Amino acid sequence: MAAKLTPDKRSAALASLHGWVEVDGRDAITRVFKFRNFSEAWGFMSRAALVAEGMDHHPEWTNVYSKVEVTLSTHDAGGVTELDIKLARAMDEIAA
Ligand code: HBI
Repeated sequence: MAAKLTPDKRSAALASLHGWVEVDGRDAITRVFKFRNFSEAWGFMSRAALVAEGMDHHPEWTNVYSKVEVTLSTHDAGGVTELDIKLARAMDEIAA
């Protein structure tokens, strides 16, 4: 099982991602993705879902029309692990 990142390692990992920030009061990271329309938002979620399923690591996310809000944390570890950073990076690449 992946271990939680130390605060320093979590901050360093965040610096390598695009637009992700720590969640206040919770060991988790979050980013808002804005797309041109619902269809593009849904396409992003479809592609990201396949990556998550392949990793057996799943996001907490909401979608309202062209906006997707994603929060990542590793439930089994009780905080942010390398798995969350890896999934966040994959999402950044899909949305680029
Ligand atoms: N997704 N974010 C997240 N955190 C987990 O701990 C997790 C998961 N997806 C599947 C999963 N764990 C499995 O390994 C079982 O623990 C459910």
